[in-house]
Formats: sequence, C-alpha cells, structure tokens
Amino acid sequence: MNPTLDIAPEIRSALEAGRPVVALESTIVTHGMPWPDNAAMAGDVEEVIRAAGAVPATVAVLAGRLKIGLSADERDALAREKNALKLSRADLAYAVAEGRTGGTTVAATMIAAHRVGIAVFATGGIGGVHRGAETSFDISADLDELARTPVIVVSAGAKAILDVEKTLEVLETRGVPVVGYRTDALPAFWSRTSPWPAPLRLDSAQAIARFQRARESLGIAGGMLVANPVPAAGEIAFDVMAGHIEKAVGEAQAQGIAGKAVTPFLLARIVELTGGASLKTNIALVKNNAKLAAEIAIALAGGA
Ligand code: PSU
Ligand code: MN
Repeated sequence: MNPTLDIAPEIRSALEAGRPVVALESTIVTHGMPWPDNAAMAGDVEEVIRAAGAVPATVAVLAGRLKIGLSADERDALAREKNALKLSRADLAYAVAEGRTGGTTVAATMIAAHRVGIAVFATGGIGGVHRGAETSFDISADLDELARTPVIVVSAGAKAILDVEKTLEVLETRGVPVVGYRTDALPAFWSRTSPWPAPLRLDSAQAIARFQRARESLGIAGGMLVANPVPAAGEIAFDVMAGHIEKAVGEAQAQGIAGKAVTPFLLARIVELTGGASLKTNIALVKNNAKLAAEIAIALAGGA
C-alpha cells in the first residue's frame, strides 16, 4: 500500500495494461459549482469518459488520502462537504499530512495524475493571471504546473474573468503550448470565440497526441493546454458575458476578496448574474472537454 495515495482498482488495472485513463479535478466540485448540480456533473462527466471508451479518474483528498478515482458515494459526499479545502501545489501535501478533505485544482490534479502515470486531464477552465495582477500579483499556480508537469489539460480556453492576454503571455514565456481545437480563435469558456487568436491549432485528437509525443521525444518538459470551444447550443456570447464579468470583478475588488477565494467568488456571482445560464454552460463545456480528453487518451494509448 502506498503511504499516501489510493488508486481505484479499475484505474490501476487500466494503467498497468496501458489502457486510456482521463483524470478529472475536484475543485470544480467543491468550489466551482453549487450543490446539487456539482454532484450531478461529477457523475455525468465520468459517464461521458466511459462512453467514449476511457476510464475516468476523479482526483481528491479524502480524510488525508490522495484518491485517484472516487466511488459514487465518495463523490457525492465530497459534493456535499462544506469544509473542503481548495488544494493546489502549495497545500496538497498539507491536506494529506493533516488528514483533511479537499478538492484538487488543475495544478494539484496534474501532480496527482503524473504521479500515477495518467497523461490526459479534463477540466472546465484553468486558473490564470487575474485582472489587476500588476498590483495583486494574483497568478494561478496552474500556469507554473503546466510549465513543469507533462499532462495534457483539456479546457474550454481561458475564462474572461481573467486577464486573458496576460495569461497567454505567461503561458508563452513558460513554454506552454496553447492549442485551439478546430478553432483559430481562443475560446473564452462560456463563449466559443474571443478577440484573441489561439496560438496554435490542431483538428484531431490524433494530432494532439502526436504533438505531445514529439515534445517528449525532443526532451521538452511540461504540459499542454488544449482549448476546446463549448458546443454552440450551450454557448453564451462573449459580449453578453463581458458585462456580467465586469460587474462580478468590480464587486470582488470592492469587497476585498483575495487569494484562493477570488475564482470561487466570481464563478458563483456570475451564476447569479446570468440567472443560472452560466452554470448550464459550465456543465456542457466540462462534458465536451471530457469527451475530447478521452479521445486524446485513446490516441496516446495507440488505439486510434
Ligand atoms: N475554473 C472553473 N471552475 C473552477 C476552477 C476554474 O470554471 O472550479 C478552479 C480550478 O480547479 C482551477 C482553480 O485550477 O479554480 C484556479 O484557482 P486559482 O485561480 O485560485 O488558482
Ligand atoms: Mn489566485
């Protein structure tokens, strides 16, 4: 038995056999969506991955154990947990050492995935450079993790609650490829397009797998960010979101919200401001990312 982590038996045998596995984060469950939508989403996303032919591995820390794969009961309990920590690189091991429970961010989920040999991970959106970072210094640890840990992260692009241009600049500086999937414009989470071009474009899961293999064979460390536009039916237009985002960001600043609390505050406020529409979009885009992540994992496993 590993002293700190538990791999679900199904995931362990898939990894040993080289079958495709997709990691899923859990901060989106503990801090990103309200109950009970978070619980439904967490189960549905696993189903999407199974239906596409891969094994889902939801990552979280439960009472001090780093879990790679949760049972339905564990997922549900986590979704209801009011005292869950939000765990990134800085505090993942703190939760393990102290016997705590928490959701893992993109950064912490990448660490866990790489530790057990999972190469692909699906989420909604990554953390990035926040608006006003020139004074707050609020830059998500997700960006550094992408630079150092070789996991492909499938997202719906950068959320416009961030400073998207600065986020792209940091990713470029740190050598993280940002790949638009079948799009020339960077998707903006709730919206399929944005004013910013995607730095790179690829049109198939196989091409994404080839790109990551080429990076590895050249000895280039680190992960890759895939930006996958939300399906048109679930989209909220960029201009419509812009007003809601301005308002939420203004309120966060006025209320002195800082640090880890910023992203959860903004997401919750935007759900209110859009009358719940942004939550529906968020769920649709996570499922869409899970499907593409499964296809990439299958391509990497040589099955396509
Ligand atoms: N984007 C979402 N929902 C989320 C998050 C991002 O749409 O729940 C979470 C992810 O877990 C991400 C984290 O890694 O927020 C970033 O937080 P911070 O900006 O504090 O690093
Ligand atoms: Mn932050």
